[in-house]
Order: sequence, then structure tokens, then C-alpha cells
Amino acid sequence: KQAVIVGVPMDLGAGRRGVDMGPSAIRYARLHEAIRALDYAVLDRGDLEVPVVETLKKNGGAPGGLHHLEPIRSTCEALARELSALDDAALPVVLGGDHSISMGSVRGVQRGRTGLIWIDAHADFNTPETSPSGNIHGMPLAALLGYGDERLVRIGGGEPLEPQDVVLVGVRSVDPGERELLQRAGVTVYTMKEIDRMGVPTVAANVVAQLERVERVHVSFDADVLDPTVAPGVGTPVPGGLTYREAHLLMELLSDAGIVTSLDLVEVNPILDERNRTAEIVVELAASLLGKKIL
Ligand code: DIR
Ligand code: MN
Ligand code: MN
Ligand code: MN
Repeated sequence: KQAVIVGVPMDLGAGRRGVDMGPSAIRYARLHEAIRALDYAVLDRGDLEVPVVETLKKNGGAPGGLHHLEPIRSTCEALARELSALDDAALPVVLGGDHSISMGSVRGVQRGRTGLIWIDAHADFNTPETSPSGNIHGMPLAALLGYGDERLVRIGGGEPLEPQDVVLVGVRSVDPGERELLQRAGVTVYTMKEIDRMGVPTVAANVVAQLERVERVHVSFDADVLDPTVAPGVGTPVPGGLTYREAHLLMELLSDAGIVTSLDLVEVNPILDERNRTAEIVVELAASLLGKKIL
């Protein structure tokens, strides 16, 4: 078994600075040791080069805005190229960075019918027309299904995902226009209400059953899905998130199903964190997803 780590130190898609330091924080929290302990060979390909925000002109404010479209697009293209060149048997682990990087990671791992589990407080289903902020990290899931600005949709070849192969988990903050498009798009959404009502075991079982027929499954994990009391180091905290155990159980059950073939760990903001505890929790959760067992 081999895991391939790629860091994308980019915060251009987010409204607040700091998630560009996510890859360092996650490595510092001993990601490599955690994955090696699970009998993976770990290859770290380092960080992609990302433009420094101070070198860029401000562009594209809301409404209809797309802040930093071009550098985000080109970084995602580079990520998609890097991942698509990897051996099929390797398990890519992409370290963000803000969530816009997942337009690159998902396109890079997409081969045949590809399932996507998007674990996030937000739906990330805005388009430039619906976005209240113009921040591209609120748009990547829509782009992956073919909605929004063509330059984002077309990243990495731009083959849209099938809505029946996409599941959102942990959602509790959706913008008005985003809500309408999300419902129209036909993706499956397990909001925090469903998690409270059915519990993680039923949600996980449903997700696994839905993705039974796909060839690959990518998990895109946004740290802000966790409750802010558990994970304070995120740019856009939303109350009412997953507890420590709910998050672990979700990872453990996905691991038991043996379906996951690639992973993003995004939106960790060490500047807003308490002594790197958010990165540490994210590393523990990645380990659970990759097979760590209590016994
Ligand atoms: C909000 C926040 N929906 C936006 N999105 C975030 O700006 O589009 N996504 N924080 O992770
Ligand atoms: Mn997100
Ligand atoms: Mn989020
Ligand atoms: Mn709960």
C-alpha cells in the first residue's frame, strides 16, 4: 500500500488568510507517522507552488465575483495533472489549502465512474451568481458537477460528476441561491439534522450503499465540519458540527467499507487554532479513515 501526499498551500479561495499554512500544520501534526503506522509506504511530493497573495492584483469582487480566479484555476490544473499521473494503486492525500483546491484533486483522481463524499459545514455549491462573497472556496462542489464559471468547470478536463455519485455530509450553512441550485442538482445531502436524527451509523451505511457501483471514491474533508469547540482552527466556523466521536465513527465506518481511494484534508487554519489541535484532530481522523483501529 502506498500513500502519496501533495500539499497545496493556497488561501486565495478563502475570505480569511491562513489556510495556506495548513499543509505545514498537518505535516507537523505527524501525518506521515500516522499513515506509516497503518502499513502504508508514504511518499511526500512536497507542496505545489502557489502565487503569494501580495504579488497579485485584487480582482472580481461580489456580486458575480470570482476572487483570484486565474491563480486558483492554474493551481488546480497543476494539481489535477500531478494526481492524474500517479499510479492507480496509490492513495493520494491532498493537504489544503482552502477548499477550492478540490476542483484540482477530484479532477486529478477521476477515472471512470467516480464517487465523491464531501464532508463540510458548507455545501460549497455557489456559483458566481449566487455567491454572497465571491470567494471561490464556496463554489468547488458546484463546479465539479458542471455549474458555475466555465473556467472552473473545465479544470482537468471537466468531466462533470454524476449527481447520484455525490454525497454531502455535515452541512449546516447554505446560502439562499446556493440552496436552490443544490436541490435542483439532485446530489444527496445529509445535513446535521439527518445526522442528529438518524445517527452516523445509518448515514454512513446509506452513503456506502449509494456508492456501491462506482469505481473510485474520493473523500473531501473540510475541517469546519467539526464542531468549533473540537476544531477551532478553521476560517469559517459554524456552530452545531460533528463531535469528536461522530467524526471518528464516520471515518471508521467508511474505512470498514473499504471504498475510499483518495482524500483531501482542507481548510485547517493554524493562525486561528489553539496549539495546532485542529491539525492534530484532522490527522487522527485521516488515520481512522485509512484503517486505524482501537483494537
Ligand atoms: C459561503 C462560505 N457559503 C461562501 N463558504 C465556505 O462564501 O460561499 N466554504 N466557507 O467552506
Ligand atoms: Mn468546504
Ligand atoms: Mn466549509
Ligand atoms: Mn449531534
